[in-house]
Amino acid sequence: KSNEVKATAAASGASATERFQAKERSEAASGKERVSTLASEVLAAVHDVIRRHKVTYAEYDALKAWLIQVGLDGEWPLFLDVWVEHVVEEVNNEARPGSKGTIEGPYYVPGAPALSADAALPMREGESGTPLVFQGQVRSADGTLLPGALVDIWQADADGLYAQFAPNLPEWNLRGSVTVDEKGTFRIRTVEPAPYQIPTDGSCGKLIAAAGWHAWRPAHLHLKVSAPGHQTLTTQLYFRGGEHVTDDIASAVKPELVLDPAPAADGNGHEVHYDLELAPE
Ligand code: MBD
Ligand code: FE
Repeated sequence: KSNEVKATAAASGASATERFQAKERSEAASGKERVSTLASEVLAAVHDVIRRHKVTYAEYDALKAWLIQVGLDGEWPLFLDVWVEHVVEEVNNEARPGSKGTIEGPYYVPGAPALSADAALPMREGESGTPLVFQGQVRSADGTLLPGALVDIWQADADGLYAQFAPNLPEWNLRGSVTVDEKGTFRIRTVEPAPYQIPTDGSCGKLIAAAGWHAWRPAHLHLKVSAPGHQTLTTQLYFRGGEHVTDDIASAVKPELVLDPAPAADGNGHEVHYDLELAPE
């Protein structure tokens, strides 16, 4: 198992950095004045910590070495999404009507296989994990049905591994782009993911070990829900009673996002209903 985890740290960091660099984003995010304000205040916060704790030269050099290594490991996407993104999500979406969002994280890949409204996610023959039927309806926050919606879903497998960020998994394993039906409904067959452990052999893992923290995110499904005329909803769904639902290292759990799956009608695994409401543009 430790070999598997090692391979995962190297593979996931490099892939996450490559994926982020390929992502389309606006060129000049902010003007000079705002850049100056934000950069000055971040630096002032750092200076304040150094003064209050009388940071030593040994600690300063350890920080420098660690920051250099985060980049060499490809772990900036992981670091930022685990410890910073939740506040960006909070300040940007706090006034938005409709379903709660949460962080995207480093492992979204656009272009997953297109699936019909009632479909199984791509998975291996005999994919391990408890079968899960995830169904719901996509609506506008005002209640209008959204038959044109797309539900993009990605998740870890029952070993906590993401396709394209861990070795030896089919390219699109447990990733799909679902077109809802004429009533805006979907019914997706998948398996329950395992909790996700931050790789222990990379820089993020070193920080966690050095600080005596735990390295876990609760099991979760990632969703990106979009429809014409509406803001795209990026969110995650968790499982009630699951490990680390109450102490997610990425601080991305909200009470509205915790599912309560019931035994499936056919006796095979679980099923759960969750509706998704999008904010008009
Ligand atoms: C994940 O699977 C994830 O969703 C986030 C936000 C960070 C690291 C791994
Ligand atoms: Fe995730």
